[in-house]
Amino acid sequence: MGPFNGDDGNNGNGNGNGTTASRPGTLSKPLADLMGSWDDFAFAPIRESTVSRAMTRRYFADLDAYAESDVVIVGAGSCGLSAAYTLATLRPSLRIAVVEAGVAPGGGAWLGGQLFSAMVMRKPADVFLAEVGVPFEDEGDYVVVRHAALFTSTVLARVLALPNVKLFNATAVEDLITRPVVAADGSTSVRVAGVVTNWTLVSMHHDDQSCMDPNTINAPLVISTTGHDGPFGAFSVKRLVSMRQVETLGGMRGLDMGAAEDAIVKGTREVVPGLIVGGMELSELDGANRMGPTFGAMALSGVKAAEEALKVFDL
Ligand code: 48N
Repeated sequence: MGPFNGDDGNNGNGNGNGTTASRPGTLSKPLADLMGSWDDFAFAPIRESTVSRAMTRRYFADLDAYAESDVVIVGAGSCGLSAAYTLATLRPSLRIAVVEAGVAPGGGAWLGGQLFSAMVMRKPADVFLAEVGVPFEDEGDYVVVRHAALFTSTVLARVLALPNVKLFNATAVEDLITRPVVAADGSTSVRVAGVVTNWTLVSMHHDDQSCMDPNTINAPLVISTTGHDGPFGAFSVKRLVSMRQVETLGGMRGLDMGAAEDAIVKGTREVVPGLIVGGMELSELDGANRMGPTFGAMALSGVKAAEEALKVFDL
């Protein structure tokens, strides 16, 4: 067989050595020339159990490793992915779990607006696009990524290639782990100390199935970027209200691009000890305007969330 057989496969105890023959963009002749003719084509042999073990061995090793994480990022939309990329790149020593309720990460950033495909970002968000390697057209005060999926897939690919990040998709954060904080004057509050997770399909059926007990991830810092209100959205800020750490939500205001994007980026912060909130989730807490189909604030809110996180770790 040619170079695509990264795993001996034959005895069902694949000893895939983890190296990849990745050669994107080098296709200079039909693959058949590399693999041998299609006429006598056959895949390397495999047993079903080998496939099952290849998946489950890695998944449960990751669950074990990330049960204690340094940072959990809740929500892998444009803000969460930008935060993950920035934090994991600036601080490779941090172990970062990204928990995403959807099977498909990316949130609302697969399209520009109203199903149009181009994505607009106002400068200086082009700095982040250049860092990540997303091509764009320069229009002066703003730039345009020809297809929003190019932004999302590029950032996602960069994040997934980072050795200190693990994406747990199809997994919902359904509560926060907290620890009591007693101030000098005797008043009590909480510090967020991790997240409570469950398969999203389980979380969606608590009402019609017995409530399945959850799993947990301990972490001294959580970055919540779960988007504006919706079935799962604005999760952490709504939970802060229900656990009486925040009086009430400000409620996202009407669309005002000029006001919204500055407010979201500048407002991205640690809202209670151990919990940083960014992206459109923050608009629900602060009562900021929405910005509609422009994504620069999502990217730079993620960058700011990462830098706020570093401040916490550098204390
Ligand atoms: O894309 P979103 O919804 O959120 P952001 O803040 O990353 O980006 C918002 C952006 O797409 C806009 O809304 C644009 C700019 N429009 C603004 C406007 O004016 O309307 O991503 C949030 C992600 C999603 O993928 C959710 O599935 C996920 O968070 N999520 C969760 N994941 C795990 N546990 C949860 N409890 C949870 N809740 C949401």
